Amino acid sequence: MKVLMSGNEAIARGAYEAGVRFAAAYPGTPSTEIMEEFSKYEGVYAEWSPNEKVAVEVAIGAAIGGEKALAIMKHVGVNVAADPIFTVSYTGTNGALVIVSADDPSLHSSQNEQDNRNYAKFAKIPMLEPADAAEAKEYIKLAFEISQKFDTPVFFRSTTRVSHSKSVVDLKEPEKYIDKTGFVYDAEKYVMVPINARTRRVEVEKRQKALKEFVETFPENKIEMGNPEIGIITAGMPYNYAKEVFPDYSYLKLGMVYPLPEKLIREFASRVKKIYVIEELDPYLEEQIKAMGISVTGKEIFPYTNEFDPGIIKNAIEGNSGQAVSPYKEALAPRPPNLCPGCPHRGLFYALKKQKVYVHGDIGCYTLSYMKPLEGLHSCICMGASIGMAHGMSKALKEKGKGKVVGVIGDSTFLHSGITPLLNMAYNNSDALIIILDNSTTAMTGMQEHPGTGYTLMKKEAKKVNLTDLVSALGIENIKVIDPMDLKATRTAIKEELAKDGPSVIIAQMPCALFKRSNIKPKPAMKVDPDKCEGCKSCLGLNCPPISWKKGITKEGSKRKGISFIDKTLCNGCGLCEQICKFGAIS
Ligand SMILES: Cc1ncc(C[n+]2csc(CCOP(=O)(O)OP(=O)(O)O)c2C)c(N)n1
Repeated sequence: MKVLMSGNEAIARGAYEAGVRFAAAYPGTPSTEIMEEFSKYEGVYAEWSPNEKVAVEVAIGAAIGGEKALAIMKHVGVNVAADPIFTVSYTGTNGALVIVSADDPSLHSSQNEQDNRNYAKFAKIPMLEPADAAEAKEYIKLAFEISQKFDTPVFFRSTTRVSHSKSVVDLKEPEKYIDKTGFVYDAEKYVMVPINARTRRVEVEKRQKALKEFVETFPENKIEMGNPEIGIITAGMPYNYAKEVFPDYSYLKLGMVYPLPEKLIREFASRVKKIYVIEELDPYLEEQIKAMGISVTGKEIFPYTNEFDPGIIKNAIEGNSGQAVSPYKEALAPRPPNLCPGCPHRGLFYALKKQKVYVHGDIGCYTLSYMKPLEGLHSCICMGASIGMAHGMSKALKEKGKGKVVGVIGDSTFLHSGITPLLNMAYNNSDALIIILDNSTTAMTGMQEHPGTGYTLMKKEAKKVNLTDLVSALGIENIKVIDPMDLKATRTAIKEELAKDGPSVIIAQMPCALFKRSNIKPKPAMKVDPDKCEGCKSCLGLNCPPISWKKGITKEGSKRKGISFIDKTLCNGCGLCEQICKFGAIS
């Protein structure tokens, strides 16, 4: 049966068809839907792990126990998981292990734009890269075959455009699951102390050699001969863009981007006059092909940054401009990111701003508070970084930083990578204040469960970590739990904790306004009484989407130049604005 599927749905389907029944992941755009789809198939075990390193370790354990295991993450997740990944390359995988890295050229929703093809080369792990959903489904099966055949982990790289665009996919009968689980003792293979690791290191090179032979005839590395004047070497989504604008050129389309098929590349080079290497982000293929002594044109004309599109490729090759600019782009209306109406993070940041503190932020919905007028946080590097950075700055500023340095982190992010740095704060007697924004979900990536929600991905009730007990067990003595929608209490708690010596933690607890399980029912929308509003604009300082300003509505005996207005179709009645209106004009 043929169906239309996104790349992510196809990856999940392909794994299921390949007989894979085990997957672990941590959510992150553009990868999240792979796990959400996979978990719906019958007979699978699928879990959200607390972070990507744990997900990979869980998958390694399952693979060594004989399973075909899948670990799924966004590109930056591979950084978190890099430690086990580099060494499972030595041990091999017994069952099978495929690691999906969903890269995000153009940083649609990421903190950086790294090109994870480099990880394949760095960790000596083969990597497949599909160009659309149909290939994604087939390549994930091939990835498992390669993993089994060569006893190696295999990387599967997607990009946002492959993950989130749809194409026609041919559904096949899923392979019957055969239980091959069990454990065979083999310390020399699985205990990576130096003496064993040295031996395995040699095995990795033997495997590399075998893989280099294998890729030469790997059918997904395809030469498509057209006009021999121009040859294009490419992989993944850029193949589609190039084909769209230059259908008649000759192509070498690589399905496996590590290791590269040197003989095939040489053969292609001998059959065409001029070669362009078309790849998004790094000159990854280009450098390796140039190192073979083959002359190609690449980043001299193509951009290093952002996704490509057909226009960028056309302009670059036809030399239309120094800067390759796409004629296909429509200018979309800018939509600045903002916290939702009723978001519990808004109250916290409003209260925090009044304290004039230095706020180290983290990654989640709350990062959106950095914009004016809230200007809620002043740095953001990667998941979990807020706590270590706040501690580091507080130590560096010494007396100047007293009562001034704060770190803010979401509940999912805290459980992902905030626990160890908080332990460090207790251990090294920090003076910073950490605020955990506990909205009972992983909101930014679409409401995934985590160890603090009380539910698993498979919708089973689970042990729910008690954040107060956890923080206390890490050695923090000053702990306060607050409701961030109560502005007065929130301000008082922040002031009190900033004044204390030693580390403090405030846990701001209120479910996300969009949270499905929340028992907090939306209240009626707030209203501005035009007779009472003095036009002071305090409520606009909340940057709440329903609140806007109506110019020119004056009042006798008042200097007001306009009034605030609340759009009742957007307001969820949270009441924050009511708390800050000095004139009682909002109710
Ligand atoms: C290493 C890494 N993994 C995953 C992500 C994707 N991601 C961004 S924020 C976030 C979690 C947000 O949840 P939480 O901390 O609870 O904050 P909320 O959005 O609920 O306010 C995730 C998973 C990422 N940016 N980096």
